[in-house]
Amino acid sequence: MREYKIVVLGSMGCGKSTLVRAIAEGAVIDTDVPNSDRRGADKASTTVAMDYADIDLPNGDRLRLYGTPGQQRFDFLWPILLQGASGVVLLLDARREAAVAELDTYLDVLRQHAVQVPAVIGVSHLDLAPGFALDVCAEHAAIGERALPVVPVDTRERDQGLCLMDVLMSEMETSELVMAHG
Ligand SMILES: Nc1nc2c(ncn2[C@@H]2O[C@H](COP(=O)(O)OP(=O)(O)O)[C@@H](O)[C@H]2O)c(=O)[nH]1
Ligand SMILES: [Mg+2]
Repeated sequence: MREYKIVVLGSMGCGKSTLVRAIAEGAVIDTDVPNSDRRGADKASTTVAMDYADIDLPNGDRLRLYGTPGQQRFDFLWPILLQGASGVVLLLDARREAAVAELDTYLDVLRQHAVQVPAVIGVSHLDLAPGFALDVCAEHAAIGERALPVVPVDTRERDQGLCLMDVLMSEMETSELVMAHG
């Protein structure tokens, strides 16, 4: 049996907690409290520590899923959470005007703290921002020579969340092969 630590990054309100919950189907520990920072995103509750879920895969392997707090004042936690990560999901909120700038910021964090770690970019809230430029996003989505997949995802839909995880798992398999065979 193998365990994979998966870290979910993204701004407040992009759908991290929803994604973790949808994938875990209730088997999830979260720490949402009333949101005291309505400037960042107008939502009633927010995650103060992190979301966490264990998911057993049919082959006996296990995913440990960590949703990070999105508020900037918790950014000191990102490198700590990224330690030992097998994979990263970077969630972007299509409604946010600065989504591509945020993508660049998160990619810098990954370049510094997780340069080899397989990653996918999920774009949420596309139903509310259908004009979002996925192609521009895809142009930015690279770490060195490595292009990262960009996947539209409504995190409320379990099937879409699982599909995003499938893309990440195949990135992880590819990277294992590359490590093993150069
Ligand atoms: N319309 C729409 N709402 C979404 C989507 N993804 C998440 N949400 C909603 O966005 C809100 C914020 O999600 P949450 O998981 O708390 O964000 P977090 O701060 O990243 O943990 C919730 O009400 C979700 O139901 C999406 O793709 N479309
Ligand atoms: Mg949350």
